[in-house]
Formats: sequence, structure tokens, C-alpha cells
Amino acid sequence: MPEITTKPRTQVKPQTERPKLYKVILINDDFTPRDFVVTVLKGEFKLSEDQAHRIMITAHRRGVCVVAVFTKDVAETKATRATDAGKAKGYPLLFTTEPEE
Ligand code: TYC
Repeated sequence: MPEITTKPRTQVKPQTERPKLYKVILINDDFTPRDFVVTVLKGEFKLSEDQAHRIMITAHRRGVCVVAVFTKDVAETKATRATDAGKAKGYPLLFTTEPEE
């Protein structure tokens, strides 16, 4: 009777790459009212009043502030929507994105 031999297979674990994350950055300007920046931050990034105020004031003082990190698509969508909210009111409010190191 022929013997059946089974060869042990090495388990191949699929390596799922973690998606690269992107920062959403708030840029200061001299025209957008502070309260409006806070309102946009709360609405688009689901931040509390306190968190939104801290981020707004940091951008106001230092020129820029990282709002949060997301996957590329989400970061770009949120940055565009938040920038457009300012544009709709005639403000130069600007959110940009950049990849995390
Ligand atoms: N500098 C603005 C002012 O004094 C307020 C402001 C803060 C605007 C942060 C944009 O990203 C910003 N009215």
C-alpha cells in the first residue's frame, strides 16, 4: 500500500501594509474671524469647543497648526470641505494636507 506523505507547509501570513497617514494643517490668515475658524473645526473635525479653540489659537500665534491625521482620502476631503466653508463666506481660510514622516 502506498504511503501518503504530507509535506508541512509554511504558513504565509499576508502582510497588510498600514496606510500612510496625512496631516490636515490649518493656516493662519488676517481676515477669517476666530469664531468662524472654531465653528469650522468643530463641524468638520468633530472637535470640542475647547479643542477647536486651542487649535485655532495655535495657528493664530504660530502661523500653522496640525488639526488631526487621517488616511489620504479622508484628510483631503476634510481639508477641502473646511476650506470651502470659508470660501462660501468670502474668507481666505485654508486647510492643507501633508504626509506624515
Ligand atoms: N488670525 C485670525 C484673526 O485674527 C484668526 C484665525 C486663526 C484665522 C487661525 C485663521 O487658521 C486661522 N481674525
